[in-house]
Amino acid sequence: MAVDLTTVLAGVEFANPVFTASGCAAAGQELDTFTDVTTLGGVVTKSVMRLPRAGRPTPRMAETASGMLNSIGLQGPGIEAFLANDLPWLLERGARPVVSIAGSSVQEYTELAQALRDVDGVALIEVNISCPNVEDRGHVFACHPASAAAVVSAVRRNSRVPVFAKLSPDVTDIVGIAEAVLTAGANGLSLINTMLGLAIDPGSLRPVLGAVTGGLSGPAIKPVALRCVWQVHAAFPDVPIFGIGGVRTGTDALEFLLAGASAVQVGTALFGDPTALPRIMDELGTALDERGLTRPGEIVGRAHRSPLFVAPEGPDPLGDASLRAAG
Ligand code: RRO
Repeated sequence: MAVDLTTVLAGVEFANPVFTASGCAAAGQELDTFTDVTTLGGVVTKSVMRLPRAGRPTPRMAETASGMLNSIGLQGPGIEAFLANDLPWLLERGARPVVSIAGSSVQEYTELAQALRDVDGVALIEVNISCPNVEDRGHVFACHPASAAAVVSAVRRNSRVPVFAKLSPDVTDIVGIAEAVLTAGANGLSLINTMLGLAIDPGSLRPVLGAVTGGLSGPAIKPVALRCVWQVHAAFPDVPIFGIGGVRTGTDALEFLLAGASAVQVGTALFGDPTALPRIMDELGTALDERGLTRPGEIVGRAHRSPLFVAPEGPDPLGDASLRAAG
């Protein structure tokens, strides 16, 4: 195959554009028993907070007819244990860590960024400002442009590596939120976090989740994620975007690149198939090859430019014929 999957995000080079999504592979150790994590674009670690945290009440997972609901609630070891155990394991293993951080105040995000600042080997920081499972919805910073900007600006000022902001689809104007965090210094965007949802148990007559609401993920939210990537890429075509939401196949990944993402993160698919990532990487390579492309970068945002009309003489929607039709 003549395809080179090398992907550059905010000036940082990765072997390929397929990453784990935060929260779906912890810090990569369990996943590594199924998939060599050094072959991935990178491992986006579970959002870490300043202190250890138990998370929300159980049950915390619910399968629905159209996606998975989770209400983990930022369970985790806290930054000290993360820096002592998880990050060293990833670095010694030779993986590329993207460290996701979450806080309940600008000060907490600042301290997390400062704790990471002098650690070598962190490829990117993902600022999670969009966890749907916080007790106080006022702490979903990504729902408020000024709060989102304040967090991102603090992390940017205290980081040495590029900072990506992870946004929520649960807003009326995602482009406005993107603009706020980009103006505050974000180097890239992760689109999207889960959507706030609810499942009811008709037996117990109660919500299924202990926390009542949870984040919906999986293929059900892929069209929403694609729409968000599309809108944000249209407004900010030079900004690198991770496309996240229901990626299960190389074709899904291709669709995100066409909408304007430069890379994808895979989450929910890993619960059913922890070997999905190398398959998705292979399928994406094949999909690009079949279209006569040699690098993923050649197709980023292409759906914004491709003509609706495909020349009748050949099934070559990305080749010379379509470019001619596009004028
Ligand atoms: O921990 C969670 O419950 C969680 C987080 Br931090 C997030 O960003 N998105 C999500 O669906 N769950």
